[in-house]
Amino acid sequence: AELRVAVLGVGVMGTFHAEALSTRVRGARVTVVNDWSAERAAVVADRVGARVVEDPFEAIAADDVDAVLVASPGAAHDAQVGACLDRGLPVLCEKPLTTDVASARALVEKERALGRRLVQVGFMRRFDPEYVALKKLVTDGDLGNPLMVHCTHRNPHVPEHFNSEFMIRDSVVHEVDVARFLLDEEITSVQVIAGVATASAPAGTHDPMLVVFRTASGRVVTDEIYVRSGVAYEVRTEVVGERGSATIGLDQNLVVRRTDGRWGGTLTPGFVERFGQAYDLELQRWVDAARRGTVDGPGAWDGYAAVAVCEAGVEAVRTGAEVPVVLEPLDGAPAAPPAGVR
Ligand code: ISE
Repeated sequence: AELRVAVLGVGVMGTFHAEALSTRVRGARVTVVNDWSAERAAVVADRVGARVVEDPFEAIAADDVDAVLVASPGAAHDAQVGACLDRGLPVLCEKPLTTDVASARALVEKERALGRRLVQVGFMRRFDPEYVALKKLVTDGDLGNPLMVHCTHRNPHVPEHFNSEFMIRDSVVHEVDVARFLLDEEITSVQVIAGVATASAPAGTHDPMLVVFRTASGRVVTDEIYVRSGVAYEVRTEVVGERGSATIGLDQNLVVRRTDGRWGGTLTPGFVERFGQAYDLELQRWVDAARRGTVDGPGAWDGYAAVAVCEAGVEAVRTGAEVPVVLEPLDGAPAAPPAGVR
């Protein structure tokens, strides 16, 4: 049967996902839409042929809901994902899983007690064909032992409230997951180096920053996060191995135009344009598994690890020190249970 989905939160991502579910993704339809703004919910519900339910927990409990897509603000995730687990519903939760380590950890344990994977976290880069190809080069050994990873993450502009802490939790969180995904190991420390800030950054906001991670085996990962570049949405990642290196994100547009005495392509303006295909692949994969009553993408543990690293990152911004990340292993289980799309 078709998977009947409730979408909680219809900002940019929720709206995009709701539309994908009712058009490009097979095997699912949106039956319920919820948002703190009932009007905004009504606009999207109308477009996808769903009904509005004004209380998110009522939406999760509704008879015509088999699975839930959580795209509400981060602070609402903890309770909403928890309620999905209580009802045994598969859930796709946009990052961050929660906004503090203790609650993320509690969700990992709650899911584990159910004995079934139900939580997928919206780390869409794992579904991007370029990242998938890079991961394959690493796993197949084509680059030799991977020694370093260099990431660049630029947004053309962001709202005023994006301070250094927000940049870590909302933007750098993607590189945290990318590093864990590519290297298949946990991050054990974070350091942040802040230099000269762009004149368009509010006072006290370090934009750009250089974030340096160390992994369990001692590898180093760097991430330049710059969210007010004024140029375009640019995401690049290079893996440097013992036998060679590989970079993704260089050519964002395969069409190289020659007009008006110039040559070149177009840069993607935002994340929906750059990762549109990844979002759809992520959603299809989630729908396929949810119809079998489970999930098989990046899970609660990945969400917990990312929250823990970002929390250390926020402290690293404040102190300038290299801050350790400590993940508490689950009883009788390896530190990282079968996670994510490998
Ligand atoms: C946003 O929330 C995202 O997830 C984007 O991928 C990222 O580039 C942006 O910096 C975040 O704010």
